[in-house]
Amino acid sequence: MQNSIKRAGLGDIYDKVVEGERLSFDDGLRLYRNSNILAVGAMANIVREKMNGDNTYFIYNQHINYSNICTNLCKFCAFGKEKDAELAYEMTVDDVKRKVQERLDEPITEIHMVGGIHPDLPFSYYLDVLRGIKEVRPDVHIQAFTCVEIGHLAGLAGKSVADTLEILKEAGLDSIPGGGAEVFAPRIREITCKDKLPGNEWIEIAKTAHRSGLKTNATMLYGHIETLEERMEHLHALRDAQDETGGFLAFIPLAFHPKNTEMSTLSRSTGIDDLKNIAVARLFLDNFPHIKAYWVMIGPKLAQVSLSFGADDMDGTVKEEIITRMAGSESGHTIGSSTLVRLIREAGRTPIERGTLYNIIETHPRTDN
Ligand code: V47
Repeated sequence: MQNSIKRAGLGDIYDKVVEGERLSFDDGLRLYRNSNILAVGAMANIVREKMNGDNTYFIYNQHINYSNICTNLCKFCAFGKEKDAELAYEMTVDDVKRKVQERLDEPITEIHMVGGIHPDLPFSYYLDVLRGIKEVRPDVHIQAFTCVEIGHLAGLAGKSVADTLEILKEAGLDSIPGGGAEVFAPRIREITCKDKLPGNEWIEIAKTAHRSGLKTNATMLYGHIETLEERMEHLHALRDAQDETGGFLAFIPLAFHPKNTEMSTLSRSTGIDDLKNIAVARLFLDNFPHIKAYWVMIGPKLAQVSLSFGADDMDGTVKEEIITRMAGSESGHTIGSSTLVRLIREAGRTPIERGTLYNIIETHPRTDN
């Protein structure tokens, strides 16, 4: 493989990878531009195995999208709706509690809950939803509200982000998912999501969360109008932030799904680009412990392949995911934990059911040796 990496013109990057030396912005760009996906993937696999061995994580989780009513109406999003739109919905606190109640017989350890930027739900609603979930399922970990929502909630509360997070934690918030990051570049935000929180503020909120003891994830929505340089700027900003706080758990590249969006004339990402984003992220984000292949966005089969291209996490059982489904995902929206175990085992890895903070719940032995 080393020879093939050299023939691909990546010998100097290989040396850095083997030495554990940090890659530069230009290294990242060269990896994105290189068409030898096996060479790029093999290097990402070296880092993956150095950091996580064969371990491949998944979680038994439940997604709840409490409302799709949104004032931002980003062009890449098929989920967000105006308040009076036909497909607009909003769950009451009791609706959310019922969703949790319905699945009490399943070994769910995490509730992943996000929604739109709602024009008039009061701050108390969000606190009541958190408290309601914990009332029904006291031991569950609530990973909720993207940094964009947290910024909105601080506005509603009339308090600083740090103080708002304290109140949310008190009500039951345990960690923050990685959504809303999109692509940080102001050019992309101006064209695709001009009303959304700017990229630098997203990062500031994530760092504030880390300082308050909350772990968060980070995403990048790729495969629309962004340049490779803008992808690299995004990754660079995340790596810098992680150097400061160490609070990010996982990076999740999100493949753009155009259907039913204002950008529906664009094509979906290719398998090679999906793998490339995982591999470059694994190589460049040397301070992120985990790279997640979100099967809902890239399909379970490619997510399985990505376990040899840098990814060490397949997210989870999910169920009732609406954001990608509305934008045309055909991956289905739930997967059994036994299927995840099979996908991971067949990739020659060790399946580990984890909690949100990567605490081990159950290790499933490999069957191939
Ligand atoms: O914030 C919106 C993105 C995100 C589209 O933290 C789209 O572990 C593709 O953030 N095509 C929500 N993507 C999903 C998300 C997530 C998912 C799984 C795990 C985690 C985690 C986070 O999806 C949104 C937005 O960035 N999105 N529209 C679309 N058409």
